[in-house]
Amino acid sequence: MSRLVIVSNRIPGKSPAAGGLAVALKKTLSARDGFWFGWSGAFAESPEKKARFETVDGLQIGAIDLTRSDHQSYYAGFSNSILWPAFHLRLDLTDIQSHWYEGYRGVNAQFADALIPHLKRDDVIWVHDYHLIPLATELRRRNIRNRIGFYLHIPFPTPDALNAIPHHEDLLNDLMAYDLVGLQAQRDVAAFNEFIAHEEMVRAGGGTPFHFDTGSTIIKAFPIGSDPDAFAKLAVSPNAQKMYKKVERAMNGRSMLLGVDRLDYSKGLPQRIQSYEKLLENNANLRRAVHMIQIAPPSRDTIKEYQIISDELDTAVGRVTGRFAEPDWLPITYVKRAYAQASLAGLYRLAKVGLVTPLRDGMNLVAHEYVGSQDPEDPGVLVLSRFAGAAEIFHDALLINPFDSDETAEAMRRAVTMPLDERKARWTSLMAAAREHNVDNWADSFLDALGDGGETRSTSDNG
Ligand code: ADQ
Repeated sequence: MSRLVIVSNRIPGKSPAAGGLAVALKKTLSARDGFWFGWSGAFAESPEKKARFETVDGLQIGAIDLTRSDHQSYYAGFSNSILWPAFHLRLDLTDIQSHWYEGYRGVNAQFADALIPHLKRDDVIWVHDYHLIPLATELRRRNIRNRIGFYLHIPFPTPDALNAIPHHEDLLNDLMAYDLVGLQAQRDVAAFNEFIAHEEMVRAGGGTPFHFDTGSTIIKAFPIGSDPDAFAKLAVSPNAQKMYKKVERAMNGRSMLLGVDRLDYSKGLPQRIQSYEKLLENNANLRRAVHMIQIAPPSRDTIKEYQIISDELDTAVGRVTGRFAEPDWLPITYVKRAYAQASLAGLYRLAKVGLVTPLRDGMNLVAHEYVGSQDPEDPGVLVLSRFAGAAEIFHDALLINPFDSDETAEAMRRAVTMPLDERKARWTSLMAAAREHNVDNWADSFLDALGDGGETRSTSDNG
């Protein structure tokens, strides 16, 4: 089997709070030879071209430092103030500064330069996410002909949103430098095809679409998942039990509704709080019988839009508290902090309702983790946004439109009061879906489709 080289913006951290994805890809990597490559998390005084390698948990990890200004343009700038909001259809939240693009491409070129001395002819290269769209182009320019696959963890934008991204023609051509482009959901493949159809219609109408050819690149959905059986075990582990018991005591017989998200405007947090407010408003009998816990550790907090969403959430939580709290009952607990996976698993298991209500989301792994952590004899209910990739997998969740607070509040009410038989039937189906789409199957099917090494491109393809 050929070696596997994984490239992502960040290298896997050493902390035990590392996400499920890092754990899964580490497992995939440890089953084959190879290494992981990315930004070290540290800053350099001047641009670096040489990677440093170290062994972490038996895995080879290569990294480069970036200068502060390159990192600013590439990460907070082009990646997270243009690509992230536009791909999530939030054009109103984009902040377009034209010089960022140069920094974005520059860092991709730097990654290519630092990576190449460590590549072997047969290596299979797997590049992750929107930070690194141009990487294959940069590698091919430097005469790398290995198989290179790309996986986009976030949704693919609609034609209008794509058209609003500066240099989107280059980015589309960059995607075509890969042998395989993996997207999360059929929705995303449809969006990609819609863009192609849109360009053809421009041509048919006598306009000038930009020249674009998918060539030999395969574009396909590979929905990501978690490891639901590992979460099932983790949820009854001593550390999970500790959290479970502590919070169970605090709940004192009340039904707990739980949200766990990075603090991001794509996750629909103010809308979720508003729907919960409706639930309390419309169902006076539930007021002292429920409690919502929202866990949302801050992320990307140097970016203005993230400070704004943080303030909005503070306001929404304050409003519901002021409106419904009593001296001996609070409607909501809001915690702005990250937890170890075992503690989360304990909370997931205790929660009668899992609230996964993003406005738009590539997949949403919290939905998978919630399902995996349930007690089969007394499972909770998943309330899930139609706009999460997970909605294509979890047909037996209560699917909602997060912009519709009446519908979402009604789903919350149904979930809290759902009879055991229906909960069991729904959960059985959800768990089967989570197993079928587990993260090992995801990685295997992507790598199978990418093929097992060898050259794929003739020299003339390397544009
Ligand atoms: P994210 O937007 O980060 O990922 P998500 O899929 O929900 O969203 O993954 C979040 C991960 O972080 C989960 O594993 C969760 O357990 C963890 N996490 C969240 N809150 C936490 C907390 N308070 N403490 C500790 N851990 C916490 C992007 C895309 C998604 C896509 C994933 C994977 O936006 O759509 O599903 O990548 O492809």
